[in-house]
Amino acid sequence: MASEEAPVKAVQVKLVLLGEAAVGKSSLVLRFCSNDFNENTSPTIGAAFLTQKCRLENRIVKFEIWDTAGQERFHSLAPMYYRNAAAAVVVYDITKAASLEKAKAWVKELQRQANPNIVIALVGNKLDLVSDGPAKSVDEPAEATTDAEGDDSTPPPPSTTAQPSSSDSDDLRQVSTAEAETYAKESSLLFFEASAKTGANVSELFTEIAKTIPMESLAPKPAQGAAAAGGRGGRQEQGRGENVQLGEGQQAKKGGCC
Ligand SMILES: Nc1nc2c(ncn2[C@@H]2O[C@H](COP(=O)(O)OP(=O)(O)OP(=O)(O)O)[C@@H](O)[C@H]2O)c(=O)[nH]1
Ligand SMILES: [Mg+2]
Repeated sequence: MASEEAPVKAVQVKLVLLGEAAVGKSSLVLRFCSNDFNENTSPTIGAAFLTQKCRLENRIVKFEIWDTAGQERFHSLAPMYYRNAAAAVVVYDITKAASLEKAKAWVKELQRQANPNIVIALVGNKLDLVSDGPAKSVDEPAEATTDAEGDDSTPPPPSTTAQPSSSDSDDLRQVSTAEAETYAKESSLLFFEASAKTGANVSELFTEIAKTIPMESLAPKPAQGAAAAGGRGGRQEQGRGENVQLGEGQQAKKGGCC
């Protein structure tokens, strides 16, 4: 019927990744946008911009992703990237306890200074380095991914069913699932443990964010460039040129949805 065939407009969603250096922010984005992984990444300088679409049952979400640099010297640039963001992915490394503390500091900053309706997901990355298995999303059970169409660009999803958190069973793990999950619940965050290396929970993460964002507050817009995605401060920051790595075209061509 005509109503069913009405073109679905992509809703643009500005998303920012934050977290300590080397926790795997860029790797998560690479996995999500290109279904790829690189053991030898370079630290991000300033920020990188990429896009990826996520197709849900009733809408298409086009993520405009600002992958920020975790090095402390770039901290002051962050507000430019999280300003007006509808979603934030705050990443820590489950094998590095200090990185969770840094993640908590980012969450605090976002809750103080970012868009009050921002959807924040806490992500413990490098799940492949521990042997106690993938954890689950706090907010949504396994069916979280069933709404996504065209989800064949990512590796087979791991079990997303709730499992006991035998978090101390592996010596590399420094942050237990229970600790991070409790914090996430208390702070009203989505929560995932994931691996950019294996792809575990990466597609699930972005799908869940896409489903959680209150779309009523986001009007569909014509395609805009990276400067627009950067919000009020984006254009100014992009003037610095060398601090921004733009990879939109290349990534967008890969096409696969979450
Ligand atoms: N084993 C494992 N290694 C990972 C994973 N994700 C990232 N890495 C590795 O961790 C290192 C840092 O990854 P990046 O993605 O560059 O980290 P980043 O958070 O973007 O770092 P900055 O850009 O400096 O903030 C690289 O050597 C990656 O290969 C993962 O899921 N598992
Ligand atoms: Mg990076």
